[in-house]
Amino acid sequence: MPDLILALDVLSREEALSVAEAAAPHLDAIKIGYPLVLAAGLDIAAPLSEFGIPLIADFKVADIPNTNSLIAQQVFAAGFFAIICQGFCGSDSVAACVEAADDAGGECYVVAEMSHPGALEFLSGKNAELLAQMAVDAGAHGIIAPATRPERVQTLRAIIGDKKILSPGVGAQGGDPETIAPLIDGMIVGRSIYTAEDPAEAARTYARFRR
Ligand code: FNU
Repeated sequence: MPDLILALDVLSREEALSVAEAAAPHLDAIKIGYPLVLAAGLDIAAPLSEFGIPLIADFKVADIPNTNSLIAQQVFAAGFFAIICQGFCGSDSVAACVEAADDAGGECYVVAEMSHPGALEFLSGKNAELLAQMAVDAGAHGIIAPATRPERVQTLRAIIGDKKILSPGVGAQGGDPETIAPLIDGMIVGRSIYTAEDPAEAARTYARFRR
């Protein structure tokens, strides 16, 4: 059963710290992406680190290897534990993120298949399976796979073995936590926690699916 990862896509430092503080006792990691970093700056990692929970940078890094290295180095220097990159730029671009993660003693996750409906237009099916295999070959710590499609998570699991699967799409995107929990290593939940009237209670509800 999976870790609980909060997707903290709120738009101010104050709200980020208040939601994180409320939910923290029920969390195994906090995932931050462009919404919060563009609103509050990368420095938001410092106060969030004080909750003692690992931080994941969801920048879906997708550039040439040199630029990926520069981005990933900034992420790890800011105190993040893990980075999420795209795989479709190729294995050398992924390897750059994996190397930066390894150098920092951190982790790198590769998006194999996204959770929203539009993901089916280009990067699902065979392409997602190729991306998952490439993530393994590049030495990534795991993949991102959709909680909205449990059958696809099972297919991708067969490819990656005991590498980790972090899975967004539970709650607001329609994914069912009970169905997906046994198939994955990390359940990523955003809106269903941070827009809840009582984020602590919402986090506690999802934490019931934890290991
Ligand atoms: P919530 N996310 C996603 N699907 O939703 N990183 C993906 O395929 C993917 C992601 C992120 O819907 C999304 O950006 F690769 O409010 C958001 O931060 O629960 C979170 O997962 C889902 O948020």
